Amino acid sequence: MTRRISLTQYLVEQQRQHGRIPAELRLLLEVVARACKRIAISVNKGALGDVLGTAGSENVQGEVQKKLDIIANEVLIEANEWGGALAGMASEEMDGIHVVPNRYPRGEYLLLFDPLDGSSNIDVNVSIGTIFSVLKKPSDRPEITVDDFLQPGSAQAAAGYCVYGPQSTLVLTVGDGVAMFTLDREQGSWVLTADNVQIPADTQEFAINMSNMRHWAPPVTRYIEECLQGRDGPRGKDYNMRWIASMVADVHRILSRGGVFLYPWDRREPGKPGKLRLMYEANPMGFLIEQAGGAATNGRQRILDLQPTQLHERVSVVLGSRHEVERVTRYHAEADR
Ligand code: P6P
Repeated sequence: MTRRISLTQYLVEQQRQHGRIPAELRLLLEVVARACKRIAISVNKGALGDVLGTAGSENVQGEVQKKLDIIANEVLIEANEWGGALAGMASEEMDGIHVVPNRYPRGEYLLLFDPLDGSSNIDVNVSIGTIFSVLKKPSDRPEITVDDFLQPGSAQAAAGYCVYGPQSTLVLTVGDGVAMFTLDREQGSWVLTADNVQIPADTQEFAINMSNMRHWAPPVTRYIEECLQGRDGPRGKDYNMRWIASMVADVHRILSRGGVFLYPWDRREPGKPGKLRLMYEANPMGFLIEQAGGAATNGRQRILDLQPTQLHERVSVVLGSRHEVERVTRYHAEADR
């Protein structure tokens, strides 16, 4: 039974016992958690809060923005500008980086986020979430540029997400395992409900959008077809399928009970390596998954080793139970030979 302590106490103890969280990072994580609490309140209002539907604008990805996309983005920007821990921010909803204005002190960290992932699910009351990644400013130059953000996922100081579902749950790593905090609405505080989260190396559950099957590359088709053949096929066991179309919800299920998640390259847009974004989706999720004993690759390379070249670049993603990810990655290597 995990002892019920607050996020603040957890972070203070991590700082005191393991020295893993400098005071500035602890403050940053508490501010992000508070912003997620505010987003949870807006999300939970639904139709009562005039937060559903589209905002009548598009983001840098050319995607129609939902009202909650913009609300969540503004909450994260406003909450994090004044704290003094950050030099700048980057968001799926903004084309360029957001440098902390001169009227506030600047700190050593960079914050990247997808303020509300799974937007297509907002209006139909299916779980959505906020994903965030924390990097250190790579140089002591006072001015930051977009290049300062282009660091491999292995350089992350912290990563996490908040899933807005039946419970609002904040999931966090600072490189010393994965902890989960459930929002206690009466107290208005994040309470530790799972620590040292571990993903089983094997699973019987895969998550992929099956409607794209005819567009997949052969290694992905081979892997999924073997799963579908079940106990009579080469895997010798039956598989179940889940696809929520909110990465945060699919990843949370995998952290909670195992599984493998695939959003691979496909022929619909062959020039794109995948649909998901490296900097503020694949990297933070990859960090969490590895910290919980799982694996995360783009089918060929470890996600956290990839050297980014653009802030909003996309990547193919295979993550979750280690033995399954290793098998998918092996099938890609065999196909490449
Ligand atoms: P599809 C949500 O839009 C998202 O970026 C991820 O959260 C999710 O895993 C994926 O796209 C769903 O994509 O093509 O199945 O709608």
